[in-house]
Amino acid sequence: METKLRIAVQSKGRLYEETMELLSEAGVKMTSVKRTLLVPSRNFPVELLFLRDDDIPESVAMGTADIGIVGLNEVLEKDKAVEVIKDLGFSKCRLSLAIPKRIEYNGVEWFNNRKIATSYPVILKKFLNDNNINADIHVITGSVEIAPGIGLADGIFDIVSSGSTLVSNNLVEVEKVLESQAVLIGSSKNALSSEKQAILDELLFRFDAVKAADGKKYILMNVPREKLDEVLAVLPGIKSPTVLPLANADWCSVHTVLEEKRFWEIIGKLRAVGAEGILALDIEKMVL
Ligand code: PRT
Ligand code: ZN
Repeated sequence: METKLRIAVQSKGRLYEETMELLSEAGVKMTSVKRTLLVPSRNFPVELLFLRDDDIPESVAMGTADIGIVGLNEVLEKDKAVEVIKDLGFSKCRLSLAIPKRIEYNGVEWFNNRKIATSYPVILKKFLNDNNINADIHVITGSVEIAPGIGLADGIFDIVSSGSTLVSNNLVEVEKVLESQAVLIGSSKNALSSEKQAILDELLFRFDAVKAADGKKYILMNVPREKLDEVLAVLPGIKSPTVLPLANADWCSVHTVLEEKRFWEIIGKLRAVGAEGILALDIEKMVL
């Protein structure tokens, strides 16, 4: 039977969409859209094991799955025998301490002898120990942010993304403890077989190509020959742009790759020096 690399992924929730998108952009097509527990790819030697995110670190540590895609916060909280192979750059958030906004805060000592509600006791305990704070950790799963309002805790330790959940519960973030994002994990104890390692290497190579293309645009424009040097001077840090002749010998076509965030600034300059017919295309992959 063909060797397959088994990847544990979240079956539904905040990680699901972007995990599937990353795999799809890496050319890994799944056999069925229906989420049964174990789904093989139809064109790449991997199979996806769909789990709750809480169970992903353990499934990788135990060898039920070879690798997994999960939030760094879950990895650190579960504290299993796994290691981060790669940061994936999506589902970014942070784990922070927050307190009611009307209270004066004068540093982390404020938490001494206070009660903190959280779903992340392991990460919180480590932070408190590192800072010599002695607080009472109250573990609750879900709706942690309402705990101070109903008198269940003095403060909370929870995931913050936009911060709007804190605002609507009259809380303010006072300590940022951990920056998190989706990560690819593997076992820190058991090495993969050479066949599985080769599949993983190919997958990592493809993820890099997808990531390199992220936030970049492929730009084509027509430029009067006499303005070519001026146009090339405007284009940032590219080794050698492609310059092609056009049917009209007075003009040429210039192709290059631009960071999306600088797009409008650079397009403005290009137009000012005489570039016309500017086209911007999405780049799916870039192999550097
Ligand atoms: O069912 P399962 O156990 O698999 O999923 P889950 O409910 O445990 O997790 P899920 O799907 O909610 O989140 C999965 C992962 O997404 C988390 O472990 C984080 O790594 C990451 N992530 C990124 C977030 C957020 N952003 C986020 N904003 N997880 C949760 N939130 C919550 C946060 O707790 C807050 O209460 O969303 C709320 C809104 O945040 P604000 O600051 O934008 O208002
Ligand atoms: Zn979960």
